[in-house]
Amino acid sequence: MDIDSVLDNIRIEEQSQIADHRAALADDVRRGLSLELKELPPKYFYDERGSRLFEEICLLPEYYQTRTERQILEAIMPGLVAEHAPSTLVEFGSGSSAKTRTILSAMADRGVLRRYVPIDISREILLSTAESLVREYPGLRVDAVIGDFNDGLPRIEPEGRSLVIFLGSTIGNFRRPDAVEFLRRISSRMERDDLFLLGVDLVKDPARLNAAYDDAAGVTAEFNLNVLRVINRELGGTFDLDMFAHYAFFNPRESQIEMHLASLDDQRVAIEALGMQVDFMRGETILTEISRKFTPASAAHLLADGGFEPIGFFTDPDRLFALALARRSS
Ligand code: SAH
Ligand code: AVI
Repeated sequence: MDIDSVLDNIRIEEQSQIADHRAALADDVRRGLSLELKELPPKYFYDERGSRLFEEICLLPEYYQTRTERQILEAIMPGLVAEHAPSTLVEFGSGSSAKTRTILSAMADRGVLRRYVPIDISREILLSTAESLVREYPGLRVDAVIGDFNDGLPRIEPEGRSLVIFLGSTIGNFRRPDAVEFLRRISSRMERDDLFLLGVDLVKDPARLNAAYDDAAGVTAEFNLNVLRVINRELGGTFDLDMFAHYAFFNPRESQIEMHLASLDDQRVAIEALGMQVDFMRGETILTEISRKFTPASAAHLLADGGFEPIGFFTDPDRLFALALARRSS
């Protein structure tokens, strides 16, 4: 396929807030590192390097999520597409759209695939993926949206029935009230016969969860530390990455993995662009991510609070991961 035909089939929209990505980072870092219990939003992991590290995480033996979700998608998509025939696929946090290809292929095989709307904050991965997909699926139109899914949703003109997906259990990276608000914004935009497919990681043996977030090869540690590299580069931070350690564990009372960066000594870090100095006591941590784990009941409850009526729940034989299917409640 020549480059003109590729470009004819891709439309890119950039949300206005993204143009000022650095200002948003500055606000979030100032706020998060001024708190008594320091924290940073997980969206800043995903610069080009962070997105590549996440792709590596997906291939780790300990990180069962990606391969298990793919296995479930392979089992359910042909039947789901045959029954509902969606022609537009909308995906939040699409990343490299690796597992999405299972869905796109099921739609293409059935002859119903028209349009794919990936939404992601990571420009580089979104653009390169859009180009590859247009080449892989002749006739597919890709309307890619570079944006933060917390800053309001793009106006998506429906073209036939839509299937909206949020895979990988990225919903688990939201605190519950934020997850409910996010789901409500999605459900309120959907038609009654559109479908929503939500990936959720399930509660399981804590040892297995701990290993998935503290792999032997240290890739998750690099991913976690990447947020400090981003602050150093974008805001003139003086974080010494050797002075912080990756620390991740399952908190059963909150049913969530908590991922932190722990200061290895008393230290002071400057952030030049903010005119700010941040003091750390040895052992003090920055909470960089939560990753909530669900039961079938807690997933159904979350969907209901988010304005959805659950209509299907699919899991693997070991009940490691699940996909919940829902439609907007009437
Ligand atoms: N869906 C893929 C990728 C999950 S990683 C999978 O299941 O493997 C999370 C993705 O969400 C990344 O691609 C990241 O860039 C994107 N992301 C994280 N926070 C975001 C935000 N606030 N707004 C938009 N995209 C975000
Ligand atoms: C993107 N998100 C669902 C991943 C998770 O498992 O919470 C991010 C991640 N963090 C550490 N490893 C993977």
